[in-house]
Parts: sequence; structure tokens; C-alpha cells
Amino acid sequence: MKVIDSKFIESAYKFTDLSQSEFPEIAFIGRSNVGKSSLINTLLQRKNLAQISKKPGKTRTINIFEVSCKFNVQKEKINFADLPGYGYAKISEKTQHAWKILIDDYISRRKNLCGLILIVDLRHNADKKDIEAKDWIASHRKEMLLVPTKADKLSKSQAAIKIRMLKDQFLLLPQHEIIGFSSKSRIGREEILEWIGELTALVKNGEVTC
Ligand SMILES: Nc1nc2c(ncn2[C@@H]2O[C@H](COP(=O)(O)OP(=O)(O)O)[C@@H](O)[C@H]2O)c(=O)[nH]1
Ligand SMILES: [Mg+2]
Repeated sequence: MKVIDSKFIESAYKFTDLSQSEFPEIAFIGRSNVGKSSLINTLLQRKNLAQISKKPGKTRTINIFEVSCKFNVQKEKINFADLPGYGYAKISEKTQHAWKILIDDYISRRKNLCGLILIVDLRHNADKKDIEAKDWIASHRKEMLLVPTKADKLSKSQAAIKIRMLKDQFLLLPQHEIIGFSSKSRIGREEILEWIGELTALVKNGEVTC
């Protein structure tokens, strides 16, 4: 899959504030500060698109981007959804509760959501919140790709060891792929776009339902 163009569509605090879209949607989920927005910007070859909506106080929103892309010769549109991060220590119980409701509504009710990319820090072991996120995605029967990011901070051999460990920790099912990534070196970019392209094609053919 080749990215041609991308634009910011909207931010929403509540699921019901999101406008409906007919385009297949891929959501990016993970801890605060793990590198979700950087991954989106790298995939879209944009410096600051995913930060545009990140005005102070607006970080608890779902941000939707529309992506024009090319599959072989065919032009298509898909959406990326940048979801608010979990696990930020300084937020109140009330905010955490609002996050859960927003994400749960989004995963269970967003009609065009066809897959989620779960982002973790390659240097760290998976924690309870990451495993919960994976189980949550699985319980909603959504397609998932695990992307351990910040790969530039480890050597190639250390990265390979960590990826094997994460596979075990997440008890990944055979259909769950894992692709190491870095927004600095851009390693993994092509493979992630390929995963998104294949998933979108399966959705179009009716082999995967959103
Ligand atoms: N070295 C390195 N730093 C990264 C990478 N991805 C993100 N960062 C840094 O991590 C911080 C958080 O990134 P951001 O994309 O805003 O995370 P988000 O909160 O999950 O959206 C920023 O300072 C980024 O520059 C990466 O692949 N390598
Ligand atoms: Mg972000």
C-alpha cells in the first residue's frame, strides 16, 4: 500500500460526537507517550499531522485522519484513528473512567473499524494495561497488529530477543502479527503499511467484517 495524501478530519471526546464514515478504519492504541502519533506521522510521511489536534486539554480525544492511498493501481480511502493513551499516572479516576467508556464505545460501536494496531515500547516488558488492551481487542473479535516501537534504542540482536519475549508475554495467537518499528529509522514502516493494505483488501472482498 502506498500513501498518497492525508488530512485531519475531526476530534471527539464522546463516541456520539464522531461523524460516521464509510471508509475502513484502523485505530492506534497504546500507553500515553509510547509513540502512537509518531507512528501515524511516519506512516503518512507527515511531520506533525497527528499532533495538530493535540491542543492542550484536547489529549483525551479520538482523532480521525483520512488517508488517500493506492493498492496496486487502485486508489482508495481509509481512516486512521489516533486513540487517547492509557496508563498515564497523573490522571484522575474520573478521567480514566471516561477513557474506558470512550474506548469501549468506540471499539464496540464503530461500524467501519476493521483493525487495531497496539503499540508498546520495545524496550519494556508488556504490562497489565497492555495485556488488558490485547484481551479487550480480542474479546471484540477485532483484527490486531502488535507494534513494538522505539526500535532505534536497541541493537538489532537485542530487538530480536525483545520481540520474541513480547510474543510470549502477549500469548499471541497465530493470526496476530508483530512488527518492530522506529519513527527515527523508519524500520517496519513498509511492513505495517502492507498489513494495513492486506486487511483493507480482505474487508473489501468481504473476507473480514468490521
Ligand atoms: N527514539 C525514539 N523516540 C520516539 C519514537 N517514537 C516516538 N518517540 C518519542 O516519544 C515521545 C512520545 O511520542 P508520541 O508519538 O507523542 O506518543 P503518543 O503519546 O503515544 O502519541 C516523543 O518525544 C517522541 O519523539 C521512536 O521510534 N524512537
Ligand atoms: Mg499522541
